[in-house]
Order: sequence, then structure tokens, then C-alpha cells
Amino acid sequence: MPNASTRPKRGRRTRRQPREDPARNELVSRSLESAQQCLFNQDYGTAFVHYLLVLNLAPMLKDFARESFRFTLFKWADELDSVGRVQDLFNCFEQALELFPADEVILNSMGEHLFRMGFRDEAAGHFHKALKLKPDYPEARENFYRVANWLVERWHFLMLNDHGRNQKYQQAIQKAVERGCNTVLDIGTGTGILGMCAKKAGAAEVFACELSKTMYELACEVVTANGMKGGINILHKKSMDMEVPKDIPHRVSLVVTETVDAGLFGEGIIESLIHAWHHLLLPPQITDDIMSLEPSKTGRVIPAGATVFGMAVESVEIRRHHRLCVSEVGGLSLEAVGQLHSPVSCTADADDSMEPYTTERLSRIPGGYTALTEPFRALDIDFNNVKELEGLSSRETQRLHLPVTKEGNLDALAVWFQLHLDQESSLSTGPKEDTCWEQAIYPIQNPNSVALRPGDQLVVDVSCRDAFLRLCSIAVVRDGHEIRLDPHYSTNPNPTATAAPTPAAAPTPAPTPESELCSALAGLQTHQSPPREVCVLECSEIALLNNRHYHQSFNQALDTLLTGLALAKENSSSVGPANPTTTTTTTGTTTPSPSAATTAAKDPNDDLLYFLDVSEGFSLLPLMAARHSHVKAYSSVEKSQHQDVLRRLAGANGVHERRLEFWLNQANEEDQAVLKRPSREKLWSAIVLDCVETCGLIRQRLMEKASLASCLLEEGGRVFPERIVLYGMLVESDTLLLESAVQGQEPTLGFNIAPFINQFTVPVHVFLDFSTLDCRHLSESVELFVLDLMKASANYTNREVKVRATSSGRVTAVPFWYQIQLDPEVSVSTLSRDSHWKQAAVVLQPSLEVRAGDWVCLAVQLRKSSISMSARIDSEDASAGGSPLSP
Ligand code: 44T
Repeated sequence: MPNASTRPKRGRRTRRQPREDPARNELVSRSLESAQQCLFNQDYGTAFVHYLLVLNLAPMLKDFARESFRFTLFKWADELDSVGRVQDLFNCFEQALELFPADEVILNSMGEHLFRMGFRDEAAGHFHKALKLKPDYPEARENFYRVANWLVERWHFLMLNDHGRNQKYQQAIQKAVERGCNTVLDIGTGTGILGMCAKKAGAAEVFACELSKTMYELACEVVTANGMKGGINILHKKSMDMEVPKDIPHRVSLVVTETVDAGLFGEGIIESLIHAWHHLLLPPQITDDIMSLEPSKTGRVIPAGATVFGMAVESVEIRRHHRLCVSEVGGLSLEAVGQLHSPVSCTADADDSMEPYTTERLSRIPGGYTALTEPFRALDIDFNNVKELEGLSSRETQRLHLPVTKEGNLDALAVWFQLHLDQESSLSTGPKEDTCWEQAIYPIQNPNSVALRPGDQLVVDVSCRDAFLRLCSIAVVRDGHEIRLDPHYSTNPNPTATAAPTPAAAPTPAPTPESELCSALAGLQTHQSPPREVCVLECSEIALLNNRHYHQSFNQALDTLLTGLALAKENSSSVGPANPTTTTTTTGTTTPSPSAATTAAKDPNDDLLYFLDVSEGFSLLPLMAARHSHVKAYSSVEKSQHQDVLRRLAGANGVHERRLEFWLNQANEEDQAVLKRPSREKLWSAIVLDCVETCGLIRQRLMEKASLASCLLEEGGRVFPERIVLYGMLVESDTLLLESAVQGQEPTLGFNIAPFINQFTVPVHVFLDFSTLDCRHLSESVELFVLDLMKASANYTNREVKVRATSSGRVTAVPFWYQIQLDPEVSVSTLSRDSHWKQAAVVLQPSLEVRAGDWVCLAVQLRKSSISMSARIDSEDASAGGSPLSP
């Protein structure tokens, strides 16, 4: 806002300024001309400078020049970007926004640049502003949806919808404040809810801190809307960066916090509480001193402490995501693969790139789980005892011997905790509780599977390192003998048994004396061979490797295609004469038409079929193709560790090294564009595109890639898959609603929070397990649309599909998945049990009441790879509607 003293000056200046200034006008018109000329000559930098001058001197030209100015800016920004002049790029955008502060297109484009460079918070701010200026601006909306999940994680909705948790925290805070804790700091305030509870309970002073900018801004909005702006002082800070009196005037008597993740310590609660005790909290109350200081003079923390529990579990789902469970797929032996690991490991040698645990909601894990031990107590921690907090990392490793209660494969240790808010009240995050919490999962990474049975004892080490709780299965004690699980465990030099790999989904066979002998031998052998390099693959890459059906299907489709093409080549070369018009350039590039090239008999490479796999991540498909005679396969696997594995597998499967190449190596060396085949200009026989992301969404720019790919195919060549069919189903699912927005009309604990956080609602949910989603099916599955990758002219689809409701209910969501059609005969479904893909769902806003027999009209839109849907009851005669199809 300009202040009062500047206004008249501006006015005077404008008044003094003659309306018509010929010199100025001359400059404006010359600069405008130069700008247009430079634009025409594609000299965008100079054009941009001229436009800046013009529009600063003659703001009335803004409307006239807006389009060309934007165009110039975007072109110039692309150029700056391509040469890495990031600072200059953002300076240009800032200058542009000074001229056009409310231009949603410029805001959105700046957001896109920010996002690509990793400034997610700032990017989101720009998309948000663009959307506020123009709510029906689809590009900004898509971009906003893309970042909203990062900015405001979905668990915020779950936690705010968890009434039990909210009430327990509120009661504990109210009690503490009523007992005299009148100065409060809320660490990691999120939406501001706990701070507001303290204020409402009557605390004299309330401070709050939040490290995420988006959440901080949200908390400020929420607190203001609840009339507490002056009552709660919110800081955009990490608690560890706060000091007295710089940030808060004095130490506080109560810290409230819920900075805990599924593994309890993952949000850094230990470090932040140690810091708080040293710098932000009043001294603790000495509990055994009856005459101790009054609560307003001492400090305490809510939650007061926690107890961590663990349990050994069998789960096929965990196993197939963390261990290789197959020795052969798609005709390839994987024996030579070496040791594979998922990035989740808490063994002694795990480096910093490893996560110690992953998370799962065990109650919803596909295939279920079996508890192999009773829950055991792994750790107790008192948050009001700073010495205990400080001693945690140096605590001695605790070795537990856990009786095995049920027969099964040891796949993971699952961990949860009880959060003691105060002496009377606690929250549990256990797998049997009806809460929003997930459990921490410590998968067993042992390459061999471990069959446990009642009577065994599982030896588990519990320790704390780098402020993470670490649980490690060390050994199994059976009949007085120790069977080692951790290859690095060295106290027992005489390993006795590890079993051979078992298939992912097969039930664990009961161990027989023979099998035990075999495993003992296998164990000995593993022990004696030199340690091989461990290759780390993403969990979804491991699940893909374990997917037999996927590889079998590709094998079959590849077989059909490559055999057919080879035969066709053989025929044409035996019939047709050598083509005399073939020319070879000095660089060795042959430049005839593809058909002519195939008949240039001299070069043995002419008979080759070229296969390109541009899948994201690790893929065995090029190896499978290269096993065919006359095929040269290109893999786009980038990491050298992964390339080594492929080379090793090639060797072991009889694929000559010349038959497998790494495409990006080639592309870098020869500076070629991706998808253009190197060295020769003959065309590809097959190109594999990765269509669906693990999260369940169509990959971005898929259709652009597909249309490019189909132009690069030789006659008879193929893009894999040739098409994908999207299926969906009408469901009623409260769970999906609880994850997508704060539900209900009731204020949360009496506070007005929902409208603010619900701005971050995103209609598409990803990483869903449809097989275990708590929902009622209200229709059969129905085909929603087909993407033809061989005729990829359009990159969007708009369709209305009629679906018949099979039961009455409230349609809250439409989960969707894909049938990936490799050729007319062979397909894979992203919904299958052994798929590495998850599903996604559109949550309908608002939801739709249906009666059994109603026809529902689903408007499905695919724009630039993002799917949106809306539903209404179809009042017309719907007999011609889409017929239900099975996946
Ligand atoms: N997720 C639970 C973890 N913060 C909750 O920025 C349970 C996950 C979960 N601010 C499914 C279900 C559930 N100083 O906004 C965050 C974070 C902030 C801090 C300032 C600090 N030292 C910190 C540390 C964290 O605190 C907020 C809450 S963290 C809670 C994590 C529903 N999946």
C-alpha cells in the first residue's frame, strides 16, 4: 500500500508530466518496433529488453502488447534455462510480474520453472495465486494439484478427521493449562490446532512454530479466522532455530507437539525436545519433590512420553517389494543377479541413502499379514527427562529373544507406539486400533527366506542411531542352535540354516529334514563366497522383477513380433536384389529408405532388428528381446550399478555383449536426441514405453512420446503397449473422503479449520490399494476410455460413459486402473495381485446418491495425461450406455 505521503507526490508528478511528450513517444514507438523486429528474428533477449522499456514508459500499451510480451518472456526464459542462467531467468519473471502482477499465465509459467528447479513451496504459491485470479484456468489447476500433495500432506486431513485423537490432545492440553501451565509453545503447529486449544483453555501466552512455509501460512490464516491473531504468535521456523528472547520473550511452561511419524522419531522429536529443554522450556518439575515449583515456573511436554512396540510378521506384499523372490522370469535366469536390496534397510552397513523403515497400514495390506510373535515392548522414552533423551543415541543395543508363536515366513518387523499424552491419557498407533496411523515396517533384506515356527526364538537388536529407532533381526534360535539372519553378525562363526528362496505368493512349505540340510548348505555356501556388490533397486522395481506374469506376457508379445519381423526380413532379403542405390556416408551412415537398407546384404547389421526400451527405472525387457537372434536391444537404464546387473545377467543368459547397449550412454556420446536410433537411420522394430506410473496415473507426456515413437518404427514394427484401456468403478468409500478433505459441517474441536485446509483438496488419489480399500462397490467395472498408442494423434480424450448402479448408495469415488494391451492377444492389468502398480481414484465433489438400477453418466476427461471425472444421474433412456466389462 502506498502511504499517504507518497500519494500526492505521485499525483503532482503525473500532473506535471505533459500528456504528450514527443521525444518519449518517439522512443516508445522505436523500441516497440525494435521489440517486434527482434521477436521476428528470434532474438528474444533483446526483444524482452525492448518490451520492458516500452511498457515501463507507456503502461497504456500493456493490453495491446501483453500477448507478444508473454511470448517473448517465455521464449527468452527457455533460452536462459537451457544455458543454466537460472538467476537471470527469475529476474526476468520478476520484472514481468512487476508490469503484470495479476497475469495468471505469467504466474503459472514462473511456478512451472520454480517447480522444475525444486522450489516447490514457491511454485505452489504461484499456482495458487494464478488460480485465485482465474479459478477456471486448467493449466494452473493441474499444476496446483500436482504440488498440493507435496505441500500439505494427505495425513493432515486424516489427523484432523480423527476425532478421538483431537479430543485426547485437547483434554490433555486443557488440563495442563488449568493446572497452571500458562505459557505454551506448539512445535510443528501444522494448521495451528494445538496452539488454539491452549489459547482456548486460557493460556496467557501461546507461541507456535512451523517449518513448512505453506503450513505456516495456513496456520496464520486459520488462527486469524478464529479470532486469535493477537493471541498466538506463529513463527515460520524450525524449533531448533528458535532462541529466547529473540523469537519468544521467555521460556515456556508447556511444549505441545505431535511431531512424530509412524516410527516415532522420524520427524526429529528427540532433537527438538533436547533443544527445547535446553533453550525454550522452563526447568522440569522434580517429580519426587512434593514441594516442587508451581506449574507456571516449571516446564513440561505433551506428550509426556511413549512406548514403542514391535512384532514379527509374515506378509507377501512386503516380501515381494523388498526381496527378489523368483529365480527366473520371462525365460531369463536371475541366478547371476547378485544381491538386490530395497532402499529400506537398517542393518549395520546401511548408508545414509537408506531409509531405516517404510510404512504400511497393516490392517489394509493386500494379502493380509500374519503375526509371528506377540507384540513386544521395544523401548520406553520419557519426553520430560532430558538426560534420557540425550542418552538415547548412546544407549546400549538391547538384545531381545522373542518366542515365535506362529509358523510363517519372517518378512518384517512391524513397529508402532503408544503416545502417553499425560499420566491418564494415551493414543496408540497399533495395527489393531481404529486410527489413521500407519505402522513402521523394517523389512527383512536377507536374500534367503526365513521360515519360523513355534518354539523358535527370534533374536532382535533394538538400538537408536542418528535419532532413528533401529530394529534388526539377528538370528533364530532353534533347538538350542542359532541360525544367523544378518550376514554381518559375527559372534557365531558356524551358521546352521537359511532356506532357499521361496516364490512370492506360495505358502511357506513346512521345513523337512532334507530341506533344512539343503538350506544349511546354502547358508554355508553364501557365507563362504566373497561378498558380492549389493545393488539397490526401488521397492516397485523389485516388485516388478518378481512379477512373473508381466514378464511372461512381454516375452510372448515380443516373441510374436520379433519372430514375425525376422521371418519377413529373411524372405525379403532372399527374394530382393541388393539395392544399388544404397550410399554410405563417410561417417558410416547408410541413408536409403528402410526397405532398401534391409536388402543391402553386405552389412550383417542390416539383418538386425532394433529394440528400444524407454521404461523408467530398471527393466529386463531389453535382455528378453536380446535373447532373440538378430535383435539388438537398447536399454535406457541409467545407473551404472543397474547396467552392471544387466550385463551380468546378459552374460549368464548367453546374450552377447554386442547385443545389449545402453541408450543414454550412446545418446550422451553422440549427442543424439532420445528416441532417435544411433548410428544408422533405419527404424526401430519395437519401442517399449512406460505408460503408467507406480502411483496409478498415466505418465506425463505419454501420448507425445507415443506419437514420436510410432513415427520411428519400421514397417511392421510396434510400440509396446499398443493401447491402454482405462477401467473404473463407482464406489462408496468413507476412507477416501477422510483422506481427501476435512469432513462434515461441524467445526474441528470448535475451530474453523476445514475451509482453509480444504483448499488443498486434490480430487485424484494415488498409491491406492483397491483390493483392500474399505468401500462398497456400487457398479460393475466399466471401460472409461482407450488410448491407442499406435495412432497417437490426439493427446486428450473427452468422453461420457454410462454406468449402471448395481446397489443403492452414495458414489464418493471412482477408483481406476489399466489394461495394458501389448498386442491383440496379450495384456497385463495394473490391478493384478502381483502388479507393481498401485491404483488411483477420482474423489467426486460432491458425491452422488444413487439407487440400484440408476444410470450414472460419468464425464471423463484426459488432458495432458491427467484424468478428471464428474458424475450425474442420467435421466434419459440409458439403454445404449457403456456395457460393463471385466478388467
Ligand atoms: N504423519 C503421520 C506424521 N515440524 C505426522 O512441518 C498419521 C502419516 C501419518 N516444525 C499416514 C497417517 C499418519 N519445528 O507440518 C509438520 C512439520 C512440522 C516442525 C517446526 C520442528 N522441529 C518441526 C518438526 C516437524 O510439524 C508438523 C507436524 S509433523 C507430524 C508428522 C496421521 N501417514
